[in-house]
Parts: sequence; C-alpha cells; structure tokens
Amino acid sequence: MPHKKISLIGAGQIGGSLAHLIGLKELGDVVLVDIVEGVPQGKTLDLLASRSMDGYDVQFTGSNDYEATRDSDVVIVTAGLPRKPGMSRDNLVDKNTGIMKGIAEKIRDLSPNAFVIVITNPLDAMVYVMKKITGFPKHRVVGMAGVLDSARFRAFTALELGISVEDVTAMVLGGHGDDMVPLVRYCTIAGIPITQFLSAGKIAAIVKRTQMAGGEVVNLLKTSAWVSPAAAAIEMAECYLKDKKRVLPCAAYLEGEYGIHGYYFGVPIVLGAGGVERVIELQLTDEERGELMQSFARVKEVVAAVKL
Ligand code: TXD
Repeated sequence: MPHKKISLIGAGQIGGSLAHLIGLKELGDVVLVDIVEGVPQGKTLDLLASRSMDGYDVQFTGSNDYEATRDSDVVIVTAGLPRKPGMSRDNLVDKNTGIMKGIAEKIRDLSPNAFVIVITNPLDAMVYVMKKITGFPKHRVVGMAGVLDSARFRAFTALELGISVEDVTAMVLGGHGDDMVPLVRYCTIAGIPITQFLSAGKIAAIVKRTQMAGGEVVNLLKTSAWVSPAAAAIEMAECYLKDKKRVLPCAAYLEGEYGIHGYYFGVPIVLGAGGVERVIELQLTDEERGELMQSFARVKEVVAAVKL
C-alpha cells in the first residue's frame, strides 16, 4: 500500500511538530512547505535523520515550491503569523486572510481531492476562508480548535484532581476565542460527572483557565503553543486516514445545525474517511445555548472582517 501524502503548509513551530508526529505514527510521507528559504529543507534533513532512532520509514520533503504538494491526500495549514503578547487572535485576521487566500488557491489547483485541516488563527475565520476559496465540499475542510481546547480542560482537571488525564473527558465547543464554551455538563471523570468531584467554584476556575490557556502560553513563551496544537491536529488527521469515526469537537461548516447557517463553528462531529461525516446536535440547556450564541456572535464579527 503506497504511503499517503500529507502536506504541511507552514514549517514553523507547529509545522515541525506535525511532521515529527506524522513520522512517529507512520501516517504518511510528509511534504513541508514554507516561504522562508531553508526552513522546510533544514527541518526535513533533521527529521530524516531522526528516523533510524525512532524506527519509522516515511519520506520527508522540504520545499519553497507548492508544486511539491501536488496530489496530497491531507493538507494541514499553519501558515500565518502567530500571536505576540498583547495581541488577540482576531488581530491576525487581516494579515492571515491574505496568506490563507493564496494558500487555498494552491490547494484547490494542486490537490483537488485533499482533506484540509486548518490551524491558523483566527481559526474560525481562516477555515472559512479556506472553504470559500478552495470551493471544496464542507466535509473536506475542517478547523482544529476544540480538540486542543478540550485537551486543555482535561489537563487542568486532571492536575486539580491528581488523576490520569486519560479518564477525563471534556467537550469544549464554540469559537476558538476567550468565549469558547466548555460544556461542564458533558465533562466526566471515567463517566462520572465532574460535579461529583469539584465544587462549582473550582470548575469555574478551570473553565476560565481553559478559555485563557492560549494567552497564558503566549505570555510565557512570547509566541503560541505548538506541541499541543500539533498533537490535536494529528489526532484529527489520524481519524481521517484510519477511518476511526471518532466523536471530536472541531470547527465544522454548519448549514442550519445549532441554528447557524454558513459559518464554521466548534461542534461535536464524527470524523472518519469521509472527513466531517456528521455534525452531532447536543441537547442544550438555555444557559448553554446562550453561551454558545454569545461565542457565535464573536465568530460572526471576526468573519465579517474577512475581505475575500
Ligand atoms: O488551536 C489553534 N487553532 C491555534 C492556532 C493554536 C496555536 C497556534 N495557532 C495559530 O497557528 C497561530 O496563531 C498561527 O496563526 C498558526 C501557526 O502557529 P506557529 O506557532 O506554527 O507559527 P510560526 O512558527 O510562525 O509558523 C508559521 C509559518 C512560518 O514559518 C512562516 O514562514 C510560514 O508559516 N508562512 C508561510 N508558509 C507558506 N506559505 C505562506 N504564504 C506563508 N506565510 C507564512
């Protein structure tokens, strides 16, 4: 069986981690593309050398020419400017929209059958740009945010309780912004509701820390996180490549679900070989729905700033 071809547009912090994880999991051959000369080529050489120690055989190619991505099965996009301290994700919309449009045209022309995962911020707007410019069907363009945000909620809960993160489940929906919505009712420890372990105050503190977790890292690192975003996107890519049909929170294109039409928004989906195979509509309380609509209002504002 020939290896799948996975192209990574953006060979920066997240791009490099994506490439290494793809190798370790032997998900496919990797093409790294960046505008900075030497970066994809240098990271490729480094990755090629790691194969014998990590015991995997995939090919890595680094290029500044998108031609190297032709006929990709999966394309993961991190190209764009990350946040600096004091910047909101929305501050990136103008610059990253221009970058995303150019990339989307290349993906449309070179890999018309690819499954595309967008990571670049502001995520809900950038994945929207990707779909509009490529013209790909909604099941083949998805945004990575909720898997990372839910992982952060799980990490903070596990730390608070001194338990394995493996037994914590969480569902963080909505836009990838400070008003994202951790649905506490759907967060459990080994199936037991989190409310049986933590007070309302402690849970509220974890919700707040989750919502601000991206900025917490930026303030410390002076740039965005990269290990956990890469791990989240690879979890999604693996679902597609191995037809795992997992239920994950992702930015999916809605056409009436949750009362939303024509936008990307973080919702639970079934992710398999058909891409976004299904959007799952949860039964929500009025309070939960209100929080989600508040988050959606923010998404609409950011998308309104996009000039296609
Ligand atoms: O959960 C999420 N979705 C977020 C996303 C989590 C963390 C980071 N988030 C965003 O991902 C972040 O705000 C940025 O918008 C992207 C990428 O973050 P990263 O930390 O990887 O940024 P880098 O290290 O600056 O890498 C971006 C690379 C860099 O090497 C540029 O030279 C390259 O993108 N770049 C391009 N490559 C190809 N083509 C074009 N046009 C281009 N423009 C820039």
